[in-house]
Amino acid sequence: MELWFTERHTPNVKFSIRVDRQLFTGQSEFQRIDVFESKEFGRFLTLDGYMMLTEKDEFIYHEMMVHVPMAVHPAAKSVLVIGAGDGGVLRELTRYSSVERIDLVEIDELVVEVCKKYLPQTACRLGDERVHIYYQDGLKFIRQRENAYDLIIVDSTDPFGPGEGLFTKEFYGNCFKALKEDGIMVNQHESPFYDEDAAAMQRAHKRIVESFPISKVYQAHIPTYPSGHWLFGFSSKRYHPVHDLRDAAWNLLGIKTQYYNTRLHSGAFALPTYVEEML
Ligand code: AG3
Repeated sequence: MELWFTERHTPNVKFSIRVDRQLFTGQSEFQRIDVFESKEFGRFLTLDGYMMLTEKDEFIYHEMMVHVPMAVHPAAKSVLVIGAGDGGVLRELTRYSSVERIDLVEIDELVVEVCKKYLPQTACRLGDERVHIYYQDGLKFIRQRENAYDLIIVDSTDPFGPGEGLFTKEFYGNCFKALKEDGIMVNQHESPFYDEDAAAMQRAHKRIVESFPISKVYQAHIPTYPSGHWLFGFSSKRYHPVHDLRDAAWNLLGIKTQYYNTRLHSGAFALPTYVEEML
């Protein structure tokens, strides 16, 4: 008998991966959590049936969420990460010795527990001494923070279910307030490709534009997300993501990456015409 995981990308399109075995299934207070093992993508995590990460392609997403802002900000010491209980963002962030403190706000403690057990590739740095984990709703946590962070990384799920609040005007406004005067916010910005996803992406982007003086979008190719064409938002109070790229300084750090490099950095902000027209 063959076992397949399937995510519905639109009412007319499905994406499937053949699965060798299911390692975990469980229901938390917030969502259903599953971990599978597959030949093609290694282990992978899904929440409510939506693909969050696979061992084979997670490096693309996590490197692009972390190294893009870190190569622009001259001295990011205090970082807030929202969502991201799998630890992938933390793994990349902890490569920087200049980062002094990372607050991770994850709504679902079970996600962290499951990832520690079944996804060591991403969860490996959850125990770093600079990391402080808060099991709280990011939407509420951010209301109580002011002028506190150099960088905020929003590694959310899609704009429905537990992650919905992380795409609201209120949330972006509070992120602005929680950032220092030269702070940067990066968020996973969904896909521009299928109509329904694109419409949600556009709505969220508009709210970001209204909240930050500088708001740009960049892209990467992520094979296991809907359409494979994925966007990220770069929003900032002072720094421009391309003009203020500190490429020489970043390259001197000697951080080993598989996807990100400073040539790709500038290229990632050059968007296809149809996407430019949406923003
Ligand atoms: N964050 C979720 C990206 C959205 C995926 N959407 C989908 N499959 N429909 C991923 C968390 C990785 N740290």
